[in-house]
Amino acid sequence: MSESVSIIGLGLMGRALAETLLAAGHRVTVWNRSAAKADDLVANGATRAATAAEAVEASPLVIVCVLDYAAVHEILDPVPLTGRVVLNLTNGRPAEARETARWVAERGGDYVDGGIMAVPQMIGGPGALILYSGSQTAFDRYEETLRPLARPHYLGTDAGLAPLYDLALLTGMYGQIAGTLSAMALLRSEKRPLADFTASLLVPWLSAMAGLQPAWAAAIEAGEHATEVSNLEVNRVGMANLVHAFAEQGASLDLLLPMKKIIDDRVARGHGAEGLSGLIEEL
Ligand code: FVH
Repeated sequence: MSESVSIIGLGLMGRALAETLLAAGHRVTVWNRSAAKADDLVANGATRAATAAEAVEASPLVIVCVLDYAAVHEILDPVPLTGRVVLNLTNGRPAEARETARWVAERGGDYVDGGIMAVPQMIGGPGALILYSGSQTAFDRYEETLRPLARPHYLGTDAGLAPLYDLALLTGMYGQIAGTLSAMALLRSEKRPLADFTASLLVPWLSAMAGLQPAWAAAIEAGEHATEVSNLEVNRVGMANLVHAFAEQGASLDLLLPMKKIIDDRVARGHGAEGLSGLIEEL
């Protein structure tokens, strides 16, 4: 069913959202602070709103995807929101989402927060995921409209949940990037080729290790950190070896040094027999 959707914010992500909803057959109205960013979309069938207020007026579903929540407030502050569903796909914090949900409700609107787990090129493709939280009525009403953008995953009525899970997933990603870059620095210290190492060794290794993580989650939820694989004492020695090797090779392990300190601290507190999941108690 063709729906009217307004999109406020036509940066890299906002444009990808608008293009995908247009391609899915929806009637899309767009507004961006720098108006020229709407030109291609208008040429492809979108309607240009002259102001943010005009964009909000044009559709019952208003998607906002701008730099930060300060920009969201700046844009929507002077605009009536009565009867509108505001879907905010701007990256932010749980507290900001909860405050914005209250602010939209006071102004007569319904609020859904979203966390986009994709880069713009992935929008509309099979790997894209969008986390949603906030008004269940609004999410249920527009779930199918939004489905062409990405696989939807609704987390609950607390608007803060989408950013909470978004930040948790990004945290996992940054940890993986830190390990990958450090591994590459070590190989580069001997001018070893990186592309083949990454494709044939590192990615399969990381995938195999990722398979252990659900068991860690269960151990953490049970508060039970006994292990039958490398315990913290073994990892303490392994980490010291890593630090020594990086120094000898002239590479930096700075991205991972905080982990060494936490392992050392945990062992010093008498928990050397635990598995790595025990580090959660230090966090
Ligand atoms: N790009 C990505 O890979 C990530 C994927 C995960 C989600 N993020 C978040 O999406 C939000 C927008 O990101 P973006 O990639 O579209 O960012 P830009 O291309 O830099 O566009 C920024 C837009 O925000 C507008 N804007 C900024 N400040 C204001 C303001 N004070 N008033 C009105 N609009 C403002 C900006 O307008 P203009 O500079 O073109 O006039 C752009 O439309 C973001 O939260 C990511 O974390 C993307």
